[in-house]
Amino acid sequence: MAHHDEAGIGDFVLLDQINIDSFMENLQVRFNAGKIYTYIGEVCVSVNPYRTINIYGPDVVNQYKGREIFERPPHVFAIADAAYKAMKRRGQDTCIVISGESGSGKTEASKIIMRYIAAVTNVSQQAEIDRVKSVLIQSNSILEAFGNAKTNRNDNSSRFGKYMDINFDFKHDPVGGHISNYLLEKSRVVLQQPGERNFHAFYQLLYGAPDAELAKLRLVRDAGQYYYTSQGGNTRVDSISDRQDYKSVSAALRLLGFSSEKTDCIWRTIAAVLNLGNVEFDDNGETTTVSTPERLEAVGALLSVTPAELGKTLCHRVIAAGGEVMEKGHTGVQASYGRDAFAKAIYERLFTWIIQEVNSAIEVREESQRYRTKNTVIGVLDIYGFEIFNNNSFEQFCINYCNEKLQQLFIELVLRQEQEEYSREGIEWTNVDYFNNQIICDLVEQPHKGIIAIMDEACLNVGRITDEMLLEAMDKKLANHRHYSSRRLNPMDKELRHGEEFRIRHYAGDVSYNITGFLDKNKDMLYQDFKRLLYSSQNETLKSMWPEGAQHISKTTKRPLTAGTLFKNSMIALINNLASKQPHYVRCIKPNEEKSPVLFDRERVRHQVNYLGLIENVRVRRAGFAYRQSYDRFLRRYKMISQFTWPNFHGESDKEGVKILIKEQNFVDDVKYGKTKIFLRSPQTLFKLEQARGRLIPHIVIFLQKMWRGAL
Ligand code: AOV
Ligand code: MG
Repeated sequence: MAHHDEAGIGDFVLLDQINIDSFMENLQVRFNAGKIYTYIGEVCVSVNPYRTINIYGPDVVNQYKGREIFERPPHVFAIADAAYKAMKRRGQDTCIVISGESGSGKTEASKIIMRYIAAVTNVSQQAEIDRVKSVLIQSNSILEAFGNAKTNRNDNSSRFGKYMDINFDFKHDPVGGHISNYLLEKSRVVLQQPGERNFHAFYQLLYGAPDAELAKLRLVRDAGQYYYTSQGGNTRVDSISDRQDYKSVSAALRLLGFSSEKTDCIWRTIAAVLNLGNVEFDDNGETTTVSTPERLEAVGALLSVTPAELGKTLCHRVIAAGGEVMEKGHTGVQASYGRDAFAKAIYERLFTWIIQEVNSAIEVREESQRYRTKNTVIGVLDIYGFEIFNNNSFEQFCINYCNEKLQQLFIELVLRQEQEEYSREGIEWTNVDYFNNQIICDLVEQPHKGIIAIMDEACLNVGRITDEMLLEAMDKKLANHRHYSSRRLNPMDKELRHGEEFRIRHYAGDVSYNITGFLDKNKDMLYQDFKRLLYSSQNETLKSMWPEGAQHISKTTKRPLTAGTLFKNSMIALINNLASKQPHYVRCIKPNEEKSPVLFDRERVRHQVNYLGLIENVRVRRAGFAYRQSYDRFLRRYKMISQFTWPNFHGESDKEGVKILIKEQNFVDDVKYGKTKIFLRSPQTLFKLEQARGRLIPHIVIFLQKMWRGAL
């Protein structure tokens, strides 16, 4: 038990007093001492160190392997091991949910967890399992290249949600996996805020590919030349080597078995998007034409479609009305809009396709299934964290809603688990007050009344509904909601800078969203013409990403679900999946906004501790009992303290031995005996036991040495 021989206290549950000040004090002392992990029972709180700490090597892995959570200093390894053990011992599916705001360290934690699992499995070094492990780990660099970007909050920000299942065989070795992805922030492909970048892949290609490759892809080595990669200003990031990353991604693609045609198709598509962004239009009031023919030609060549067809598709669309098929010219504005929608769609399809390919590389193969009784699973969830920017749009709305859902799950499961343990062990339970954010989830997702439903209704409306009208409709329906406001409802509200903004009081803070673009992004429409165009591509790989392009224009298609509803449905499925597994939690905290390894911004950290509900978490955990342990483990650890149990207890059960020990030590008033575990009310009891054990250990070592030498 390492609670006192290090900086601060390793488990918040063992603090003398539970309040925000003592919590903060402990967190800061530990952060300053480089102890970035602290427990709340079995929840691991992690503070982003913003520097490389040497605590992930093989020696450290060995210290955690197969140990109980409290036997070693707090570490995210222990959480990974706990999930692994639970799966191993009880054959239970488990999951590790990593949450925290943007830049708090979720993605790093998820990679550390995966590397730990890889390090402790496959002791017999089977080739196939080794393959699976390296594929699982290497897939990260591919996913990050295409799904992460530099934002103003994080140089390597996840712009998609990722849930990865790792499958284990009967020997508890990883035999495969599956990745589910959630809503990619595709607007980034065509639009970046000042200081931000597009997805890493664009810059990796531009700064990493050999000259000949670039020439072939009709590119020059300068991201500043392309509209889609230059809006943020600086195209380079100090902490990132695009050149090196291009190499890693290429190597990872090879390792995962992407053929050269497929890899080629990926980079060609990226190059096509870059060139597409520089296509411009001429609108003379009557007709719109492409004013950059050489670009058009490049995009056509890269997508393997004729420039003429491409040009036509960009400037017109075909409509079917009353059995007749007609062509309708775009205005310049419509054409630019269509071009951007096209770029976003191409990229999103590419991303989805890459994940499918990765999945087929990591899926459980027949041969590893042969002996299986049942595969067990550890799921690792690493999703985009709660975020507030200067300008928040539909994407932030979805991301923050997702974080509400995860917080809701945390509340439910932590409370529920605790409650269940008490009742299982036959021990009384007292309630602890929590801020329950269900009300905010409802605000977003409730049928008919929630924001998504109101948006969908507006999208269904055939007439000319504008974003402003949507906001009006929301104001009307949500006027009395405690977590919703807008200018119209609160004219004096200084926080709302524009009439176009509405605000949600999230569990993690207030966020003002700009309504402009909400309808459009929710509808997520792409002219059919583009789908047919890509289906006609000579590039088979690209063509396969657009199967619906085969459909004839006159076929009326059913209206697809909106982006908001799709996202909501995928969140509900995700939460149900997580809730069906035994969860483990890592709660990440961002120590400052400057990415500094030495700065502990008390204001910012306090805010996070509050909204993550960590104090309540400690209270629930302590509601009565600070510490619990199964009788056999408890006895094994403390048996030397009592003459009745040392060196061995010969009574009927471990429970009886524990009872005798506790009685002898006068702790009877402080404990409760559950069916399989002992519960200790105050941390002091545990300290005293630990101290007694600590005092005895030197004597015991001498005793054992003598015994071995035959002196006794
Ligand atoms: P996030 O996943 O929580 O943000 P990351 O895991 O990308 O945050 O962490 C951001 C940066 O912090 C990393 O790129 C590292 O530089 C640093 N960092 C995080 N954890 C560690 C660690 N354990 N050791 C060393 N450095 C670390 V977002 O995806 O934006 O919500 O959506
Ligand atoms: Mg991330």
